[in-house]
Amino acid sequence: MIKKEIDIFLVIPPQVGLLRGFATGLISLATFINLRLPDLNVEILDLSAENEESTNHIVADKFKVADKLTWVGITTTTASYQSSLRVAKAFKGLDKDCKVIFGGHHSSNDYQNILQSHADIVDFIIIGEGELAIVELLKNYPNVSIVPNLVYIDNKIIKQNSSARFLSVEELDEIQLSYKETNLYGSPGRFDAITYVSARGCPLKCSFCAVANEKMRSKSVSKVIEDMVKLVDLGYTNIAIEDNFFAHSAKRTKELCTALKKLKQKGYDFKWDCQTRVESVLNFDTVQLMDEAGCYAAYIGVEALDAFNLVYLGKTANPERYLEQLIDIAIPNFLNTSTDCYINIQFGLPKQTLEQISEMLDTLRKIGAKAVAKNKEITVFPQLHVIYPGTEHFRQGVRQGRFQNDVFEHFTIWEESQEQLYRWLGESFAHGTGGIPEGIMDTEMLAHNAFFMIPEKITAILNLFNTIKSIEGIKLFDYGNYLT
Ligand code: B12
Ligand code: SF4
Repeated sequence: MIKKEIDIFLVIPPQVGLLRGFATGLISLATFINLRLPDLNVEILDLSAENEESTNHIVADKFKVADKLTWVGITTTTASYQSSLRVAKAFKGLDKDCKVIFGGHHSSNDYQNILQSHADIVDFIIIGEGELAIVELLKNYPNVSIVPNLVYIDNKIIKQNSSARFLSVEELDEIQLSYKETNLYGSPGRFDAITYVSARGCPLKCSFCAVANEKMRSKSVSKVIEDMVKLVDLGYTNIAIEDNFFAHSAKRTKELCTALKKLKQKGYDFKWDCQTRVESVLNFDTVQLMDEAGCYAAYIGVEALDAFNLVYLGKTANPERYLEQLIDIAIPNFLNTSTDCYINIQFGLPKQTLEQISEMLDTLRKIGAKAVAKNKEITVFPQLHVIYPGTEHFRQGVRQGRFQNDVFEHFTIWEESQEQLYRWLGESFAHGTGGIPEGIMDTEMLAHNAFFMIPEKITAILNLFNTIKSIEGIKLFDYGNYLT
């Protein structure tokens, strides 16, 4: 048998208008396949900077190299879903027998609709952590019923296999920063920093979040340090640690930060940022150690500054206490170190009242006053409230008839045709593209898979931004600079 040059492509689709960066999950999948099935040739295809036309050319060129294709794995977010479908179509157009696998955040949560609507171009969906499942699929095909995390159509029926176990620490430690000689890293990543993930999962249950309620799994501290050394040696000295919940464990945080601090003392020059929660930064020693370990900025996922919306977003059952902890402990802890503190806040919440907005502004004034007293600023990182598939908010909305179960099949197409609106939103705040900004949409139409964003609602948010900018000690993050 002639050995094929390429057995499986792992593809990041074009992502015009989205936040720049490479999907490092593909590096992890490629490494894992390579270690378990060394006879297979895996190629990562980075189409993130391409458009539809260049994508079709590249796919056709690659097809020649691959001779007859067998496998194409495509990563999906809700934002890039339509783009992923176009890539699938391009491959299937060249060889209808190639097998297309979708994985990643969007397909993991909307697999029924995808298979129902696109079975002609999508053969399999792997839900959640993909490494074990993809290896089993490649190893066992066509006996797919034993492949964990797999969803597929069998005899016109959508079948979902049992779940895979999560990767162990040892397995997570096997994953390298890049794959072979590809030179692909999580770069340039969020806000010009390289992306690095040291832990997966998040045990919290925020109602708007697609990654909620999943056991945390972390790389070993020694592996993280080894990776940091490599990154610095490669010249990447600004590192965005993109764990869902950094500092989730006080013990690991202490061990990791102590090791990072030692690395800095040895002369390694690097800085990092992270995303964490109020609950984890209530101990000053922890915050101080993070600072000494090179943490120049921490983004706290606060999401709302009024009691009602803190509960609506699933952040806490005791919002009064939560706000007290934020204002009186977490914020002062950062103000007493050199780590910059960013607070993530969602705007455009459905049915947000004037009272709730004034509660938010009061809280910001209290926080601003504390910052001014220390001659510092706290930055508000504004995000547009959106609904993603797989979230508690999505399930609630479908139950209540606020939107239909297949809304993303329609919304993602509509959104792509609204480039100007899309840009306008992105210029002002982190717009969770692909997600439905329910609070600024015509809700009657939304319930019928028709879409209209109400300009006055967006203007109201932009006016609110001006009020926030006028609060002493508070700065508003300028997100628009970072879109491609
Ligand atoms: C780093 C990061 C980025 C990076 C890299 C993006 C990427 N696609 O990886 C950058 C900065 C580019 C980015 C951009 C954006 N991001 Co972002 N990002 C993250 C973050 C914090 C970590 C991702 C990560 O590396 N995880 C670790 C790896 C190992 O896991 P993974 O990527 O999920 O991959 C595993 C599985 O999903 C699966 N898998 C993934 N792909 C495939 C493909 C196949 C074939 C198979 C079999 C399996 C498989 O196997 C992988 C290994 O286990 C996540 C939150 C999170 N924790 O996941 C948000 C997240 C992915 N981002 C999100 C959003 C909204 C965006 C933007 C739309 C922002 C914007 N307005 O522009 C853009 C979209 C970019 C795009 N390509 O679509 C949302 C997506 C929600 C959704 N339903 O789509 C998330 C989940 C954050 C959130 N909680 O809302 N992001
Ligand atoms: S929003 Fe953040 S803290 Fe909440 S469940 Fe998602 S990852 Fe965890």
